[in-house]
Amino acid sequence: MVKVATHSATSPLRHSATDGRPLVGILMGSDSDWPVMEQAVKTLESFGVPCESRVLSAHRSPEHVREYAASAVERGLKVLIAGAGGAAHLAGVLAAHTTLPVIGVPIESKSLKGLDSLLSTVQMPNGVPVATVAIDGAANAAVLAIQCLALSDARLQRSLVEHKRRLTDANLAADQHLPRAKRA
Ligand code: RP5
Repeated sequence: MVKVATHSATSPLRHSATDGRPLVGILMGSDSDWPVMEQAVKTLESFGVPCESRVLSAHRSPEHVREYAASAVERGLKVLIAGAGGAAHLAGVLAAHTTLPVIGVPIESKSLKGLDSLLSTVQMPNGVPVATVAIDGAANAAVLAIQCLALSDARLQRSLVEHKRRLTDANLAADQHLPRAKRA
């Protein structure tokens, strides 16, 4: 059985964002992915959604990945987010072992700037989808996870409406601050 901490622990990579039971599982292939994947944790925290984070690799710890995915439903998780770079198979392997929605975050790689990560995350075979966000798009992965949860959570639905309103307000404020010469 894979052990998962459900409360704040000493390592920032193995923790729960709140005291509640985690609803979203965040996995990453390496601790080098943390600076990107941390954005997912922060976004979930800002919506008050409990999550947990793990470093598990489709290539380096494949049995642990399988076990994590296979036990995710019974542990109460509702959505999985997986970030990996290069030959990025983590999200796909998770999707192979669970019926939960899996959101893939392609991590920017050194040699191919994340194009390798993007293609190996998004190009799943029929019947086993991975909802893939932009390269390094961990914050959007969290928003998408929240949108899934909001289908049966009125509080989260209201928070998403507010989130959209803030985006509009920020955009309109930026429009107002554009130097006159550059405005239509
Ligand atoms: C992938 O290889 C990881 O997800 C990471 O993005 C990349 C490099 O890993 P490290 O060599 O930094 O551990 O599996």
